[in-house]
Amino acid sequence: MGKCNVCLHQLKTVIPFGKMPISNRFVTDPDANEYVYHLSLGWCPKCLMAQLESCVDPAMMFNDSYAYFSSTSSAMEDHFREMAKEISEFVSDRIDPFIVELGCNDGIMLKHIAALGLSHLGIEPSANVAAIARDRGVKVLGEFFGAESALEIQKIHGQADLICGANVMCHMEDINSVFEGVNVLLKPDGVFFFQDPYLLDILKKTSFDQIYDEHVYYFSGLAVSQLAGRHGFELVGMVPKEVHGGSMRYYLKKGVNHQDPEDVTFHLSQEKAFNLHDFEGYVSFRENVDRICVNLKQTLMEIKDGGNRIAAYGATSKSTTLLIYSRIGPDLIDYVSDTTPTKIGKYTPGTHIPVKSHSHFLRDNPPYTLLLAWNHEREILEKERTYRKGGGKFITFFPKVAVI
Ligand code: JHZ
Ligand code: SAH
Ligand code: ZN
Repeated sequence: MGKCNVCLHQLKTVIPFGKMPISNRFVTDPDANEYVYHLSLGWCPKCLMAQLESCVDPAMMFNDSYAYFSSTSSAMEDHFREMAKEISEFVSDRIDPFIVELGCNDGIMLKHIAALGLSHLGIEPSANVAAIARDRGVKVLGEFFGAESALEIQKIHGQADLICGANVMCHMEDINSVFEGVNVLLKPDGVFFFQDPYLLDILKKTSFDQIYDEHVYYFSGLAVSQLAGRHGFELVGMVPKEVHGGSMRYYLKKGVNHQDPEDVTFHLSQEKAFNLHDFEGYVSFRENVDRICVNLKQTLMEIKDGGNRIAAYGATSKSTTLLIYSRIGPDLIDYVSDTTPTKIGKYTPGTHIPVKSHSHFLRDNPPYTLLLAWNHEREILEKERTYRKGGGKFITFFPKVAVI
């Protein structure tokens, strides 16, 4: 049992998943030993934060060979264009506003801000993706954000009007240091917003594959409002977003006693109705996870026993947890199709399923395909219309196993 990263209270174990490799470290030599750690979801009964019980050193995950490039989905491109529009509207009445994005990756969002000529800075420790952002005209600082780097940035650039982060706050183990940093770097009337996979969606859909090394936290409004309060911030808005299988965007402002906004009140009451403030709310999650794993493996085995081949689609980070915990390997899945050049030709972490190109998938035309990138279902089904018209079937698994 681990201790809470936020308040140091003893965590309660929700699901111990066992040994896992680094989810985004695709394997070149399947015979070489892989680094493993113990993946376990815990929950803090004091500050209500769901989180990993033990964490992997960030430098082992985010470095010059980071495998995730944000600009691999057209739906995500649309999403981040919208986000840039919202940001530019927010700062439109400010004089020479300064915008900071944590975890800007390949510049999917900040390239729009840069194109508008707005002062900005992306903070991105993974050097390979940061280089792409720079090529797109984005200013990037290649560091891990925290109290120390925030002070450094503030000394050089001054305070920011807006600080934001998508799918990065939940990655930052030392979250108290991150909040201290935001406190230093944000103007008194500035806004800080971030979005990450939403705990309530994960529990409702049983999308347990969101639980892996990079995702240290599984935020809810209940936990974020407490965390914000510890650091002199207040949760002033919560806006659900469809991306990554159900995300929540949290808006925070400095100070207290802002008006209690309706959206926050609504979402907090939804979370309480689902018992997120009580350990009981997490017990059925584990049962649901185990049921889906058994059903999925059974379905794949039946297809295979019927003499059919199965491929998979999207060599995602999250599929590391799904495949290993469900014990699905190369005996069931021939290969995973992925469009990311640096993943192709390698093997999936832990399970060692070959990753092949999308053109290979099209040529091969497998009768069944496990949709690992289920969060991009709409985009992928649209793209693979011809495959489906020709009789190709996708296998999905949240909230229950289905062949479509
Ligand atoms: P996707 C990563 O998660 C890691 P992952 C990280 N921890 C996180 O939180 C989110 O991103 C933001 C491929 N693909 O988006 C591209 C196709 O091949 O579900 C990707 O390799 N064809 C930071 O890895 C993968 O699938 C397609 O048409 O779980 C999708 O990865 C599309 C749309 C994608 O994120
Ligand atoms: N915002 C993008 C990228 C998400 S991937 C999107 O939503 O698609 C998460 C990114 O956060 C990675 O590129 C990783 O290198 C970066 N990251 C991890 N820890 C960080 C930290 N402490 N400070 C800033 N960025 C960090
Ligand atoms: Zn706690």
